[in-house]
Amino acid sequence: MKTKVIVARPIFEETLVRLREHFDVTDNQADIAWTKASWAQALSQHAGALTTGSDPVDAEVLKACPSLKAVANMAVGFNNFDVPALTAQGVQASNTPDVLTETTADFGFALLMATARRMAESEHYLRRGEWTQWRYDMFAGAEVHGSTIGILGMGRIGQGIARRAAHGFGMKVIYHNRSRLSAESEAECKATYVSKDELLKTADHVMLVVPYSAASHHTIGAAELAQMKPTATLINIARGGIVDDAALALALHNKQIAAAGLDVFEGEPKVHPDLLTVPNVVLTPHIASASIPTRLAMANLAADNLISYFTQGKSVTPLNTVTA
Ligand code: 8YV
Repeated sequence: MKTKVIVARPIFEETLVRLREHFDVTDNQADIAWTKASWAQALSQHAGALTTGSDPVDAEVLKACPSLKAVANMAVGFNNFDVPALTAQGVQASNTPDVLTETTADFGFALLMATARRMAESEHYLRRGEWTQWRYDMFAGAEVHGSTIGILGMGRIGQGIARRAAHGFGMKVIYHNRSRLSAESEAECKATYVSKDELLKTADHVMLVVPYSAASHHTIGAAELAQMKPTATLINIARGGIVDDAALALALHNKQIAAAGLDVFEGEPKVHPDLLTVPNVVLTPHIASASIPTRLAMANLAADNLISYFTQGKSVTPLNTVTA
């Protein structure tokens, strides 16, 4: 009898075909919405699961799932997992690093460009039919090339953004991270390590790429926004909750900073209503890794993580060590 695996959300047909070679697969191609209780109930009937960042596997869910053996997140971020609880229960957890790094860095840069150069705001103006003549200051925004980018969180994606900024746009790159990069990596990214305070005070563009945890909750709140330049932009491609969205909406409304570009939100898919009414913000629905080849690579790596665990006792890109 094949091992039972559940795929929490719709996925590429070819990924399902691959999974079905090894497992008895429950899919959710119909995209039936889970409540936490219905998700826990469904998960409890399976030994493995392919999850997205929106599907919680925390201590409460795990309590209902004594026969669960492996969970593979189709995301590099894994704040929907309680990894210590998974390890304690002997469940292999995995994520999808590397395959999305460059695509997500591309998007971070796209969001920076769109925000600094006011692309969304000006497009809405055009669509509303308000463009009647040219003006010298019409949607004049901030400079990107040659300016200073401050990157908070200098992991793989942060370094990808740094390379684009330094080599493609001649930007000065400053960064802050829990640990400093090696001299070699700093040289490759042309990046200078600074304190968080210095970064906030001197960057023309602040890019957030820190993983979410209790410690990084509201890394940017009212106090940090007050440290930023009034001409600065803030870009969040990390996770909702890294920014205090209510404080940001207020700072944007008061023009305390010039603009923000946000791909992630506190409590998404809900978006703070005040962010929807300020003009100087570009809002996208958590799509930084969404190129077709990258999403396919993520899905297939997540599938491989399950196959590898159940056939060889260890996932390809594990987040914990368990004995099979
Ligand atoms: C995912 C992401 O698409 O990888 C991540 O951490 O945020 C995105 O690439 C999202 O989490 C859905 O799983």
